[in-house]
Amino acid sequence: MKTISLIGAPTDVGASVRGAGMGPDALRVAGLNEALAARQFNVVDHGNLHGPANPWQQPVNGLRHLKEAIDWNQAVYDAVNQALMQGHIPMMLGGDHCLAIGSISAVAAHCRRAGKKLRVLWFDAHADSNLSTISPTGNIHGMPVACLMGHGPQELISYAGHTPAIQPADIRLIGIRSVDAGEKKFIHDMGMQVFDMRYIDEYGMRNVMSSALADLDADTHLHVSFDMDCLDPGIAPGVGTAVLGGPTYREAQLCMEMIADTGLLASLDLVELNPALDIRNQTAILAVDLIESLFGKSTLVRM
Ligand code: HAR
Ligand code: MN
Ligand code: MN
Ligand code: MN
Repeated sequence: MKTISLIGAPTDVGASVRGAGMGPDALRVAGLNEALAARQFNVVDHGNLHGPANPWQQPVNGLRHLKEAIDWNQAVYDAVNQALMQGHIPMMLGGDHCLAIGSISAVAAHCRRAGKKLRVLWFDAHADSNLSTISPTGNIHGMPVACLMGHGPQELISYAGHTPAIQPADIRLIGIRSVDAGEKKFIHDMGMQVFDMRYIDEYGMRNVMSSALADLDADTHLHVSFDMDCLDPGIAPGVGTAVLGGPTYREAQLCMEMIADTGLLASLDLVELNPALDIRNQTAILAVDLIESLFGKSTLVRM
């Protein structure tokens, strides 16, 4: 039986809106552990990591809370690394999306050790490809993709002692509809594959996911970094930076089901859930529903 390691990372130091630090417990209250156990997984809840409080300061040199973000990501890196060493599936419960730097750095290092190919699916309304020099806000949760690609403060990008942590060809961005001008240039310069909302509208989610999941093999480690603001705010109001026009409930379910069908999912981030802005925990409940599909629950009647 596969073991899923739940790793809570309760902080919002990378965000502009407070509240994402309550995400891990909102997911537990919504029944995450029980839902996974019902999918026939051994679930080990490691509880919540500890780290610095949110000092709620203005950005310094284009970066807000850099020191705190480094410390939190180090804690996440260590915990995810340990889970992978034990052969578990780490599930990092954010927390804001800056924490994916630590999480994916650990996953990438694991892939290098194991000689595995890495594919990261980054579900988000935002491109998260800012640099301190171009970010309009200085919020580090707008920068993790750039950091993982080696663009960011040294201490924030080299947890595994290896930069860049990942290559542009390793990642697919899905659901994107809010991109800053500087990010657009960075994405093009790096040559990343982006399935933005316009692309999803024109080609449909099934084609998008077929493309995003193309060229995987039995030796591929599939990592999903799921920012809850990827979803349409009509179904997922509990996020700090909502953007109109995201995937519907069924489109999101199809994404999860197609990933489950690959049988390759090996690690996950669930981030940017903001219980302070949620309505009766509905966004957390939706997250659990989607995670069930991601781990193989299906409504398929066809045989
Ligand atoms: N692009 C904007 C910025 O850099 C907004 C980023 C918001 N990011 C997230 N994570 N919520 O995806 O500030
Ligand atoms: Mn074990
Ligand atoms: Mn994000
Ligand atoms: Mn986002």
